[in-house]
Amino acid sequence: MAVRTFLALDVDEGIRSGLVDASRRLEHCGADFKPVGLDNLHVTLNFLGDVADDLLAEVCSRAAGAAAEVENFDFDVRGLLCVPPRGPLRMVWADVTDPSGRMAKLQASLAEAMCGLGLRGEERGFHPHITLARIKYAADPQQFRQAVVELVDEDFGIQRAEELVVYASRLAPSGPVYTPLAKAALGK
Ligand code: 2AM
Repeated sequence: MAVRTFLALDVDEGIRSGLVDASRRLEHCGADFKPVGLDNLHVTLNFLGDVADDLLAEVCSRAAGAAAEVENFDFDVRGLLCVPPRGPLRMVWADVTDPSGRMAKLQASLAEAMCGLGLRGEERGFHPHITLARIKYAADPQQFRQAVVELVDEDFGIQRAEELVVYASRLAPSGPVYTPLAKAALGK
């Protein structure tokens, strides 16, 4: 058996509620979308895809090893953006900035550790974000993009990253269900 797995940073509820409010403000603005639920908002660092059961313990152990090498850090959640920036709309992200550079360092070292296990680390260029909504149909993409631009400076808060979470993702008819398999503290 295999488990769909990803590595992520959690975000406090105060920030997540602000994000849910922001996605509500985009309703009736030219696009029909599926908002990500409050409990499912996170920053994905590495999406591993299907991981065989017998590899999971090693994934958790390597994730903990990489997390221990990076000290706690703060990241900012500020502004919404449409993805992709041009062409058919697919998603709305909250932008995440990593002033210390430690998030990028953690992501790269996790990618290396997971590639060493024969798993995918991160194939796309890493742009930290929180996915807020997935667009189903945009009747008026310009109007929707404009509504998102109006939230480009919205400040959702500063998050302290203290632990890395290994999540299992189960795709259910009502939407994905994410379950923490392990948590690893950052820093020694
Ligand atoms: P996203 O936030 O960038 O959309 C769990 O499904 C998480 O893994 C999601 O938050 C999603 O990140 C990421 N994910 C899902 N499928 C993916 C894929 N095929 N490639 C990369 N990341 C994926």
